[in-house]
Amino acid sequence: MAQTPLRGADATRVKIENFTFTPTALTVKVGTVVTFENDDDIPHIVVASDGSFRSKALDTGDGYTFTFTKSGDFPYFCALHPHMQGTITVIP
Ligand SMILES: [Cu+2]
Repeated sequence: MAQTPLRGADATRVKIENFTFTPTALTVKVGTVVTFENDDDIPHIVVASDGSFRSKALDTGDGYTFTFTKSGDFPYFCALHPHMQGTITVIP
């Protein structure tokens, strides 16, 4: 599996493992690139509650990258398993 390059403090990742987003709550600065990476052996789909982002079905080892350009709280969940929830808090 290829490593997703991280760009210093402006990039970070959320792991999907055991039907859990880790970290569940993440605070980043505006402009941060967040990669959601599926380490489970079944697909997941990352969807923002406000519709601002949505991944394709992520198979094992797949990643979805989104750049957060607005501040605020961005709750999200898995479209296939709605009990899987997390929040990205974006600060200026
Ligand atoms: Cu899921």
